[in-house]
Amino acid sequence: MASSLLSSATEKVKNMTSARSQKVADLATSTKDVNNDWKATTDYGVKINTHDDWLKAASGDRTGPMLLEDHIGREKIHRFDHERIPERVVHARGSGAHGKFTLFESAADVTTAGVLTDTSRETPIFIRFSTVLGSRGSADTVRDVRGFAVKFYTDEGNWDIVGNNIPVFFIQDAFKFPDVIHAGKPEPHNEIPQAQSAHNNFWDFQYMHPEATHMFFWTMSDRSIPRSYRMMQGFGVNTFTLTNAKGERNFVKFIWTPELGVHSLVWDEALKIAGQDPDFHRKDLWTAIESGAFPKWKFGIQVIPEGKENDFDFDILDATKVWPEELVPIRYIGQLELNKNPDEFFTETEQVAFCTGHLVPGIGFSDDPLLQGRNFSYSDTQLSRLGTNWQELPINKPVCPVMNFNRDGAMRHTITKGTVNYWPNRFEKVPASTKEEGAYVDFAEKMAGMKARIRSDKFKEHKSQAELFYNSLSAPEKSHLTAALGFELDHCDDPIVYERMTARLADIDLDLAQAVADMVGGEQPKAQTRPKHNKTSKGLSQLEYAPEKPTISTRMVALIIADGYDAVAYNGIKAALTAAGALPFTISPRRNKIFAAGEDKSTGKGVVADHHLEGMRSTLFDSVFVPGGAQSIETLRKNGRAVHWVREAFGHLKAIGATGEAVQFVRDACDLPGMEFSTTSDVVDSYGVVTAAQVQPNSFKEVLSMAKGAKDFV
Ligand code: HDD
Repeated sequence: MASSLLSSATEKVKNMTSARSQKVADLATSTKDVNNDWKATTDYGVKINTHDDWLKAASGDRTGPMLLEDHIGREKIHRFDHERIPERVVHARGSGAHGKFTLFESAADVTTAGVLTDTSRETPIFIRFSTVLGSRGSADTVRDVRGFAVKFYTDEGNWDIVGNNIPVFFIQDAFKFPDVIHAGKPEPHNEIPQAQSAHNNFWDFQYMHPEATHMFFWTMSDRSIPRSYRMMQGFGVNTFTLTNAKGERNFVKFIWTPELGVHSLVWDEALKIAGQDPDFHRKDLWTAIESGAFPKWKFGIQVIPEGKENDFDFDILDATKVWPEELVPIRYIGQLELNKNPDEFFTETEQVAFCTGHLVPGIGFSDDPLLQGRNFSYSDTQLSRLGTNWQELPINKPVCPVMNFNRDGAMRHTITKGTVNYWPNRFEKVPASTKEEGAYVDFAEKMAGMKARIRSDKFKEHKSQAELFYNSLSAPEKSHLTAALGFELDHCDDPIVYERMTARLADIDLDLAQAVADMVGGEQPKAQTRPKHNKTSKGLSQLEYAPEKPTISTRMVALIIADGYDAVAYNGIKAALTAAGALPFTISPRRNKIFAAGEDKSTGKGVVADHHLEGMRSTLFDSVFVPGGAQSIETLRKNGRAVHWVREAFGHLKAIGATGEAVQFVRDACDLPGMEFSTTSDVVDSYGVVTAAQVQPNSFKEVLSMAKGAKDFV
């Protein structure tokens, strides 16, 4: 069997010659396809003749005691007992996918890195998305930062950007990382709450630690409840360096922006989805890739040439600061695309190990004190999670050759031929390469100073960019942020925590501080405690990241029907949605055949609903459409869940469409006085509810325009 597996793997590799699938092809050499060979063996290769029973001392027709001798049974239980490995100490919950990075503009003016200069290359990538605080089994839609780690398998070795969907961080110095994480994780005495920052310790730390102010404004914004991993920006956060062929060094931040735009859930939706479908983001990513709707991000760099680093009123090495786009524009040079789901979660997504220390020639570190500490932590944590030889695991192996004198350690896989494992040696084959041969040569940075545990003065200002962020949000985003703070501090039961926090908010914005204090209790701040600068900046509000062309592609639209529905409207909208790349789902009171008005139940084909109204709720869809049909609407009116579906979708600011008899049904379900609905004119778009009394092609076009995302504007 082993040889047939090996040859089928080799065959796979031969068939995958394109650079884009280079890593996938490499993985195929370690992949067993058990779909075609079900004959089980022991781990040492002996075929077994039962998969059901332990070896027993049977006497007559009675089952006797089990025998310890059963080496096959023991092996099975023993292997099972040790299946789990420690989860990641942070970012335990996540999911990932394979893809490629393509470069459309060379950055040779600032770097020599092949991955950023050779436009003919396609570099294989693996991306893992994650939440930070929750355990491996926690829900996807909790309020949290999302991890966005990218591994580039370049021709010169692996390059990892271990990023987030938020451009700044809670702390400036890695020394503080265990503190901020301990404060955010479940509390030590009772391990409550799971995957939440809404508790005393988290907010106590935020208050005690003013440098976190900018970051918690971001985590209280809609950015921390994304609609989909596919609809989030990614940021390398730390400041790295790029060096060009002339030896000139530049400081750089990496940023990537989704083709589909940046979109979020509303908080009530996120809370409900956490129970209704804890795998919401994981499924969304998986399904999009399986259906060929490959998620894409424009990849950009912000560059500050060496010599200009002191031109700013913040320190460019401070990870609690953004580089405002007015000052340092983003230059988009490439594209990240995800196009293949992993074959096995554990060996790929769980065992993938990212390290900020993984750089390739042309890319370097900066003296960012958060980054420097991270460079130790990532390779260190892999030891307790995966063991010494974690870099040999298939998902972590580079696609270029690896050779050095590092040897042995637990679970070493590579068998290295050769009689010496040290340098210098009598064979005098020089193991070192020159820069021209592609070696990583460190930039000769000038160093001077005294050893001290200090930070530079510019690191001491913590409020200005928090205000910049808040000022730059739209009115709805501000109100979401206010409500988020209200929710979080309401979950803190120690008055010192919520009272001090609301006081702190008055450093940024008095109205915000008063609104939150009003909600959560305690003393009302009376005055702004720090003079405001009232400035705004580009690129901070997520509304700026609407897709270039409005699109409904990959959005999930529920079509609610019951027997007697209007087939013309139903078929028309379904076809229009499918043509626009959306995913229509039919939802009915029962998951069974539903018959159109006038269709004979004994001879008609009917439509089989994808789900019934109780099975999938409105929260799991982007938009709802209700076709008319007198009998269908009469049934839906009497169904409390159907009415709630529409009402809840409206409450979550979703686009809702209705035609014919459904117009009045939707109007009644939404039940808002003063709303303008028309049962006579062609198409009315009011508060994101699009209704058309008469069914005609134009009404479908209008419904598609809801792709612009009513919720972003309300
Ligand atoms: Fe970290 C995991 C992102 C600061 C220590 N981090 C981890 C992951 C992401 C980030 C996305 C999950 C990677 C994966 O999917 O496997 N971390 C960040 C960002 C930071 C940051 C954007 C700030 C700029 N991290 C940070 C500091 C330290 C760590 C300051 C320690 C000094 N991070 C870790 C870790 C983890 C980790 C303990 C846990 C699992 C792992 O590394 O592989 O080493």
